[in-house]
Amino acid sequence: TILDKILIEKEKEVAALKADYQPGTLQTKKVNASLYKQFMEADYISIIAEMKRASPSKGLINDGINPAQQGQIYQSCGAGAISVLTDEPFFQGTMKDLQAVREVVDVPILNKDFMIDEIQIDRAKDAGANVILLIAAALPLKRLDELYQYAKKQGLDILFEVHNEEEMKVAKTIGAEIIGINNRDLKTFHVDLATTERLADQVNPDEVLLISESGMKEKKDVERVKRAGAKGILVGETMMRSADLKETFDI
Ligand code: IGP
Repeated sequence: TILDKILIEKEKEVAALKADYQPGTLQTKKVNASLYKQFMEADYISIIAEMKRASPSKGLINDGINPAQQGQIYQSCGAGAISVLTDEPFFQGTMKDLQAVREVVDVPILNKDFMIDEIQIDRAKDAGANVILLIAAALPLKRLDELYQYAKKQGLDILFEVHNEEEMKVAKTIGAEIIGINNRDLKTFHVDLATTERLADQVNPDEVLLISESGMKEKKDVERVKRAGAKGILVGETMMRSADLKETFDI
């Protein structure tokens, strides 16, 4: 599957990082911001707007953007947080994109990548991220738990991504406080908002911050996942095509 292919590339990237990267070197502006607190306390649905130039399922989405400018646009149109894809081979993102966004915004930043090693977490923190992504489908439970605990210790929030019942159990075993239900199956690319509807009621909404991820294009999509219990949404493609929340989602 594509996920397997990406993970093979990540292994290489991590090996190179371990050879070249000294934790602490990528110094960027730091902002203290808690995605969990901010989104839990809001009485409306919050948005994580994503910087996504390209993807394996859609090909090129929009590579004409300037990351700092796009970050400013996202923040000023009301995004509660910004996700920056930093995977290069499949999504054409870079850590430089994340740093450029950090320099100009104060909202929490999610380092969207396929995290398989502590060194990527160090790098995320050095670059000014507040949140990292962990994908349940990518690693065995023990490794997920280790990386989760490591990120926590670094003072980072973790968006723990699930796509089915079994992965939701893993999220609960680990004690994930922020759970992202990905409506897109990373193995088939099939997108279905019913995924959020099916899995949302398995979490306690007073304790867990639930984010619905992928495939949201219009107001009725947002209403649908909101009704299912999502407190936040993660939107990439739609925001990259037109970063106007009022126009697209009426929020
Ligand atoms: C955004 P969309 O359909 O709005 O562009 O999706 C985000 O959910 C998606 O980019 C994503 C993703 C991921 C990308 C969700 N989980 C894991 C890479 C890795």
